[in-house]
Amino acid sequence: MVPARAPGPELLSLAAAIRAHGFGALVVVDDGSGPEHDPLFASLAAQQGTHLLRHAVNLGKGRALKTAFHYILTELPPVQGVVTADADGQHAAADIAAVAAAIVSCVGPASPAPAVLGTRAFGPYVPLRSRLGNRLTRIIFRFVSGVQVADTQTGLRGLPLAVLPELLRLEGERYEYEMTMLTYLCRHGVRPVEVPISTIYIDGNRSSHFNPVRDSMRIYFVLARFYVSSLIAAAIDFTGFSAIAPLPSALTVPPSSSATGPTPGCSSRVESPVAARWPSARPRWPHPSGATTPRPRRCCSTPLHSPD
Ligand SMILES: Nc1nc2c(ncn2[C@@H]2O[C@H](COP(=O)(O)OP(=O)(O)O)[C@@H](O)[C@H]2O)c(=O)[nH]1
Ligand SMILES: [Mg+2]
Repeated sequence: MVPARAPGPELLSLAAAIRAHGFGALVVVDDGSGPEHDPLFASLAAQQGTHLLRHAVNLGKGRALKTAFHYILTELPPVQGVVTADADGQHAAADIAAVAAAIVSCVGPASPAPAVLGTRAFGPYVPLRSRLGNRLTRIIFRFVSGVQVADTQTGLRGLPLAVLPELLRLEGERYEYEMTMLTYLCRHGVRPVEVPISTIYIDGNRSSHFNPVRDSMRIYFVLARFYVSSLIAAAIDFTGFSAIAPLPSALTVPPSSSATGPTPGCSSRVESPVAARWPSARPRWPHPSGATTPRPRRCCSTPLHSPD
């Protein structure tokens, strides 16, 4: 699916390339782009397998993603997952296909459903603003979540169908929604699988709608809120743990012997309404009394990927 705000003709070639990769459907959301973009969207809509959804006014990338998720869940035949990609030519169709392949290879009865991130490399050829912004966000994200992700801002993501209902309930209408999704998944034990993709910046990223002040503030607010709520969750866990620690081991539940580990290369999930639908690989900490207790919730275990 592709959220599009005032796209250029590159969206047409991207759509053709996506179709050539054999995707089940292409969902494009025209987010109040305006009448001058009608001809482009009309020719997109005329192509077989393309579903065009429209917002009457610009509502933001996050809102457009949710519109597409709703549509995919309610109107399309069941699929294994969804790949989100940008409309402006920053994502190559081959990379979109690679992210889709990563979802398919990781979703299965024995492997927890992962999220997949198409991750860019931020070398010197990347515009300074994007390079610095991404590095700073990556550092802060790692600090607040404990998870190292090479590219927190990537718009190329793979999501298994089963997580969409929960992502639909999350707040966020603009770019910060993508950060909210990432922190939510992370908090619930999903370690993103990272697939390296080409780093494409066209014309110094001039077509970007990202407002460095307003949109960055929204993203950092999401991270700040995540940090504070993690601290509160850790405090509650600690209090609960202190309360149950004296219980005799006979009154506590032993760890499940049916827990299965993740498929190599896929993430593990530890705790979530989503996770309840899969066998849990949740680690449990032994206690001297013989009791076991869940690992405290402040996000996260070993990341899969250590870029630097
Ligand atoms: N639907 C929708 N898509 C948006 C909006 N803003 C950006 N996008 C899309 O999100 C993708 C990335 O946006 P862009 O402005 O290029 O951000 P950047 O690449 O991070 O600098 C592109 O596909 C845009 O068309 C918006 O308000 N609504
Ligand atoms: Mg862009």
